[in-house]
Amino acid sequence: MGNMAKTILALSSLFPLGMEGLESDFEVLRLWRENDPEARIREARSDIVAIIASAGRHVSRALIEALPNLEIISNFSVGTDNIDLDAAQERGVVVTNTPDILTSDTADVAMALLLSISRRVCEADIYVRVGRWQNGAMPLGATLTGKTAGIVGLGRIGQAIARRCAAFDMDVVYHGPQEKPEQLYPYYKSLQEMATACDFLILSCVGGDATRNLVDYSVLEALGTEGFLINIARGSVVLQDDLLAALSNGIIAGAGLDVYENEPQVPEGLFSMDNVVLLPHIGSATVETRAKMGQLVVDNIVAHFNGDPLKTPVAA
Ligand code: 8YV
Repeated sequence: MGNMAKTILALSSLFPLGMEGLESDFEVLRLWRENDPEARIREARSDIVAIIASAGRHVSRALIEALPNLEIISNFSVGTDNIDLDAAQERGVVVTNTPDILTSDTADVAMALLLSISRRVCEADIYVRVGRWQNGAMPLGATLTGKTAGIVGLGRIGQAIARRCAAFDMDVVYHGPQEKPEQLYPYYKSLQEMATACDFLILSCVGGDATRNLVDYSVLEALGTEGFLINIARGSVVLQDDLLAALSNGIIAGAGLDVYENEPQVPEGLFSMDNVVLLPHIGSATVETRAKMGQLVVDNIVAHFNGDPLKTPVAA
């Protein structure tokens, strides 16, 4: 590539420390700092050899095809629904992500939502702060013990959630594209049937076209008026207008959400609802995990350009 300045196009500002480690060998183009990002990409198009992306930072076919010397897309997230994997494969661009290291934290956030929504923790905090306790006891919540957690997507994160739910003396069942015989939990081929059978419908599946709008009004109706939805997967998995309608109409008891259809925009209709807990996509957002993720993003890029095996390649 002659005397080009090998450039990394950074779409995500989520791990500044790790990025500094790349600057001895690469120009790092921090796109969020650019006044005219599209013009800056056009200007650097021949120099860009790598992209750092993350959940919600889309790497489209158009972007991949606009960069003639792009070799690797290193995703600062385990989910890769933000990347056109087919376009990357067609161009021979390798893709990496950050699996395993964020599994526990993300499963912990699912449990935080489960406990918060079932025991009305956020409401109770406000109840004390605004002095309502002086006027009488907080309204009752719902127990977890003996209830059924229906997990949609029994991958690494789904299995970690299942272990946590079992530790809370809950029954665990799951739904996914195929049964996992090695798993001891009962399998439901039908999401509708599982929703009918469970008290908490917990979404931990991949995002993207395969699961888009998987949970619609009919599934929420099946979950029922004493059921709760927990989403730590992707906003795209739930038909968001149907969720708002189901919450407004009392079709389900409540929801705990860490992800939304168009982050960071969150439907304002949710803000006035006491029966929802809203988090800003913090599944992997701990100091320890984000540092490990950032290092893995760097390690994958360095491995690629050193001709070493990738640490965590993504199959197209
Ligand atoms: C990201 C996520 O880790 O990893 C994923 O797929 O959904 C997130 O928790 C975080 O947003 C950084 O991209």
